[in-house]
Amino acid sequence: TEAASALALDLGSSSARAILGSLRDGVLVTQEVHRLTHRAQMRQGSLCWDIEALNSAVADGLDAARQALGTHPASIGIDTWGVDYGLLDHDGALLRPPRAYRDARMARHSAALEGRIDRAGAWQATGVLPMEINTSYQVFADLQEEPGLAQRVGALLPLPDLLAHELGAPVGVGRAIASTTGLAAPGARQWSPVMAQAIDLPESWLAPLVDDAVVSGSIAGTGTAIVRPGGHDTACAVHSLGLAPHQTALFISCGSWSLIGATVPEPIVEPGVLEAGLSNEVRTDGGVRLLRNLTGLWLLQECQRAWGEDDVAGLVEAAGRARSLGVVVDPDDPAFMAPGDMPAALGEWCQEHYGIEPSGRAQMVRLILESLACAHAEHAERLAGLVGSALAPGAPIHLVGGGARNRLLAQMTATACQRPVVIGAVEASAMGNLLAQFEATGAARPQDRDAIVRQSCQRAVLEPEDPSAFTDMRERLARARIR
Ligand code: LRH
Repeated sequence: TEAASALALDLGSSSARAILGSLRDGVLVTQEVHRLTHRAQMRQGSLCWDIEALNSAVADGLDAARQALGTHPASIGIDTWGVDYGLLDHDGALLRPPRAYRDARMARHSAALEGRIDRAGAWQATGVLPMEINTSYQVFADLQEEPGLAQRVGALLPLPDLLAHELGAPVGVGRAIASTTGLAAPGARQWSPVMAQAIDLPESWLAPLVDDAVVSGSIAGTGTAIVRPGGHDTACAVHSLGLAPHQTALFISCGSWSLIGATVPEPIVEPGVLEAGLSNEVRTDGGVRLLRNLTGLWLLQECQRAWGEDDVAGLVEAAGRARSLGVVVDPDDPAFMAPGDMPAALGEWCQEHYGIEPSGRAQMVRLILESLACAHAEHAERLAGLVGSALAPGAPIHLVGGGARNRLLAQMTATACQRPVVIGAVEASAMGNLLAQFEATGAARPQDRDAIVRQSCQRAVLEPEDPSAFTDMRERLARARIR
């Protein structure tokens, strides 16, 4: 049989990748045809994305795919990180470069927003944990700082929908990415009028919500279908797990963020879920990802930047041989949020909380990985407590994303969580993106997803080891937090 082709554009906060997939006889073969590194940069006082570079990554990815195939790919799908957006004016032109979620402006206005709608109210209205990075906080800050903006904007488009629109898709917002905004009702069947009112957000900004994993247009003159693959990278990563729509399982999608969560059929909007710091985000196939946005390998990436060290594998190997400091940090502490001198920030945090600090890079990297493993364990326990028997002790955790390459972190996670870790795709978002496209164009059936994944990538399983070191570190962290 002839292979079906699809092109996934997977945009991360430090690199954009174009991955070409060919599906033949139930086996998906992928090939990276283009990659661009990029970074948010200060422009006129705001941290902004280089939108020209991101658009050209899409165009260059398409060119590279055509060259590799000798023809146009049958479809294209774009996924990006969550929460960021572009604002179109009434003529459909982009008003200014999209701002980045690590920009400082939200801190100036978050208290005012929470004065209008408190955290519990916002959570009730959206099922999403109020966080300053959310689109809701960002837009509120925009409206406060830019008089007249409310009238100038024709539509707010999350990044994947913005880029798809530039290719020719009609204005619309996919449900999965909409669920990261903090502006949509739980399950993202509709926008939240409560949030729009609290923010004074003109409802005209909010474009129609549309299903993911369906064809939503085509690129003029090429026949390439534009599919919304679940425009959120984490939704795509979860799609790559090959779970059935109602299957409940634990997962970690580990990159700059460690997204730890459980797939569940319906949003869970009860107080315990808010207390556990969890969000109900929407899956590509419509179910829910109940998850925590935990700071992840960002800590390591920022250390690497400070050290001018590109060799992650070398650092991780050295960390495997280094002596543990015996304590861990809380990766989610606001001290680690902004770009900066991360080794210094981590050292200071340890001094302040334990009176000691790591010496040398290897011990610093070990500290980061042990901290992530402990955080994974804490949240896995909370998720299991809330979701119940489907996540009983011993039920595995699926680990995908760039962090799946880091065997030391995967093993630490298995041991700290006392659960087997099933290692899935490293390029999980691209994989899920491609699968959603094949399902949308009819090249694959949703019920065959699991079989395709099994036949296309190897799944290693790591078994837990003696957890006592992690138990000690978690107890010390708990005591340090109280102090
Ligand atoms: C991961 C991610 C995550 C959050 C964050 C802003 O790349 O998409 O799920 O939404 O970025």
